[in-house]
Amino acid sequence: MSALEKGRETMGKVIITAALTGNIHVPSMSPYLPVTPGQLIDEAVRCGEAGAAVVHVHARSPEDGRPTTDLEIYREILSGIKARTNVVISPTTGGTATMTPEQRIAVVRELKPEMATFNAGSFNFALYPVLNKVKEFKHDWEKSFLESTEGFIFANTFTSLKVFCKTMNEVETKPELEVYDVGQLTNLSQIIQEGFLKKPIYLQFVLGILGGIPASIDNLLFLTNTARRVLGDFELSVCAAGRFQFPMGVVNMLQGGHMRVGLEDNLYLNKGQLAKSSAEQVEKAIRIARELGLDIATPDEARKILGLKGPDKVNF
Ligand code: KMH
Ligand code: ZN
Repeated sequence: MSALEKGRETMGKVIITAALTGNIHVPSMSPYLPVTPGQLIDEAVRCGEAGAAVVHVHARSPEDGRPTTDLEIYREILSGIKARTNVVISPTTGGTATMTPEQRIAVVRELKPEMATFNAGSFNFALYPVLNKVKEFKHDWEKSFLESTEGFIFANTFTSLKVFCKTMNEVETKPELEVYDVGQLTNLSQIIQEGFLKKPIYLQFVLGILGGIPASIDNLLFLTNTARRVLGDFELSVCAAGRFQFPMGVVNMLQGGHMRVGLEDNLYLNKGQLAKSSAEQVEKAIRIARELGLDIATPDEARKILGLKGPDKVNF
């Protein structure tokens, strides 16, 4: 029975996830956005030391910070993190507009991580409005990358959802189910009924993405109650964009869930103050959790809560 069913007074510990770099922000938007494998490994270690139980990783080309699915770069990052900290490592299968489902899931098939993201449906995933926030582009790919999202549909069809499920089941990678809007909950119940997605499940509501459900407390509660009706029991994390990151995460912690922070979703620590590291956001989330009387899960406690296979069963 998950925390959400038991209620906070009797439930377990809060899993803090740090999303280190993502592919939403481009390097020109913050000098603190980690790009190279070395920077990502150092960031993961700092976040682990700060109390994060999980780090979520996107690979970027070391030369110019462009998102990549290059498996050797992923191998360098993931093995470098594993060598220095016990955090759970959860790479993305989100990829970018130009990547096929096969390219996106390759990191799971080859590196067999304990967990990876699993995007639960198709929707417009628009980043182009941030163009006016960038004063000067350091790299020639950044502007066209952001502009291209005006015509981008983040495709996660039932066909690709089932391919991703099969691959994750084969290598015992736990899918972190990214839900951007309410209809995606029925996508998940359908692939559970068809036997592709295995229970117990780990949901992450992603709030405030342009093309997905707006970030608000009533939408968080709406998604939670609908998920209870449609999916039954689950563990739940929340990730929200920009200024909604902390308010949404804190509400979810209070209702028995977990919280994601990190520069992938929000470049700021406070209003007008760039975060120098995702670890600063981890520390802030843990300060708030502790003030609310909540306990923080260690990486091994997170493994137990989520039923992960353990770091000795990965291929990196
Ligand atoms: N990019 C975030 C909005 C993924 O990487 O597959 C959600 C996410 C999904 O992190
Ligand atoms: Zn991501």
